[in-house]
Amino acid sequence: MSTDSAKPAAPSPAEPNCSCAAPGALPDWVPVGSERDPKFACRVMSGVAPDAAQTQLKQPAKRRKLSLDDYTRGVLAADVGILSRAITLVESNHPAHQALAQQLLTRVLPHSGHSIRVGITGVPGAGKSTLIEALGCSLCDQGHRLAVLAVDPSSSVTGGSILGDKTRMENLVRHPLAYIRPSPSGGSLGGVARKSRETMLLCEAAGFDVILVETVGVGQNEVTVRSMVDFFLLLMLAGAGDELQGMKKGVVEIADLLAVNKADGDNIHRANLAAAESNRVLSFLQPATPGWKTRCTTCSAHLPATLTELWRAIEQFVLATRESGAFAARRERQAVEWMHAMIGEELHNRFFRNPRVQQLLPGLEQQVASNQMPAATAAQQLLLCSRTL
Ligand SMILES: Nc1nc2c(ncn2[C@@H]2O[C@H](COP(=O)(O)OP(=O)(O)OP(=O)(O)O)[C@@H](O)[C@H]2O)c(=O)[nH]1
Ligand SMILES: [Mg+2]
Repeated sequence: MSTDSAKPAAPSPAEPNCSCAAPGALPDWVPVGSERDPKFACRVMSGVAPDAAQTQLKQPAKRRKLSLDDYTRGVLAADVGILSRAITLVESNHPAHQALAQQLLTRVLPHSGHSIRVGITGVPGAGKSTLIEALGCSLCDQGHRLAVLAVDPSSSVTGGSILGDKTRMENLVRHPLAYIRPSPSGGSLGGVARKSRETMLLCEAAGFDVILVETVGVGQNEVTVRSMVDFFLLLMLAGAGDELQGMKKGVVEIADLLAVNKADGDNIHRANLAAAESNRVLSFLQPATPGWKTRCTTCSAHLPATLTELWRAIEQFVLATRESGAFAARRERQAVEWMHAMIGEELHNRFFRNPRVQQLLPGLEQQVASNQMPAATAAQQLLLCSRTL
């Protein structure tokens, strides 16, 4: 017996393979004998085959392409929809987008810079996002316009932290004066840093007067975030050995304020002890900003008074450094350093994309590894053949 003959016949397209009632009939769950009962008013409707016009309607409408003028006007008018598209433009790696993005940045640059840029770092789980949510809501309630950015060079790989942060900032995300932008996926740290800096400028041009930048993930991004903000806050945890971790990584030296976080409930006493210990260590260190004494305090996202204190310290810092000139000097230095960093990265990329370099590199690497050629000679040869020298 052929197995095919045991199969049920395939339904024809005109004849659906189900026991549905015919159009106009009552549904089959209506009890027998109740056909005339007025409470069963529904009737089986005949299905409607989708036609081409309907299918077209369901397609999402294609967004209108924006001109440079549209972008500029929209960003300066604080149109959040256009701001988001402008940020997507600066995040794009497409050469045409990058050219347009640079034109846009040139136009909005004179309108940027009027904000306090605060970087927030700390080990994973230190409470950065929760603090940003609580502090951010309070700042927005006071009338500040707040942009929250994240810098995470690993986000293109993991993707997880972004999702976590968005759910942890659920009140802030709904606040009309707040704007939250997850980390761009830039591949390299340099790529992420460029995009975050340019995003920051766009947000400032759109009138955001406080920018909070959260460092996400692990690695060297504390230094990168420090190089793009005015004030750098290090969140620590009491009793986690975290104070020492921070010291080892040298993050303490680049911070303007340390705060032992989650200083609430049973943890208050331990947090105070940890803060006192950190203050003792800090007294031996050079401050990150000339004329400003870095100290350690305690805070908790659950205790609004501690967040008010935290913000007051930041305002005092801005006032003092504006007066001394350290604020403007740092921003000038950061802009120039940024230019140098971009030159370095571009040269690096051009060098390694050079076909002659790609051809010679493996062989020279081998010769250097086996001590047949000094590293400096190999480097010189490669640089000469790439005409970078
Ligand atoms: N008791 C207490 N718990 C807190 C406080 N702030 C945050 N937490 C808790 O700590 C955990 C981590 O908080 P997050 O805000 O996600 O920490 P994070 O530093 O942003 O973490 P990553 O983004 O993963 O690096 C969460 O479960 C929070 O509820 C606080 O002030 N007090
Ligand atoms: Mg976080």
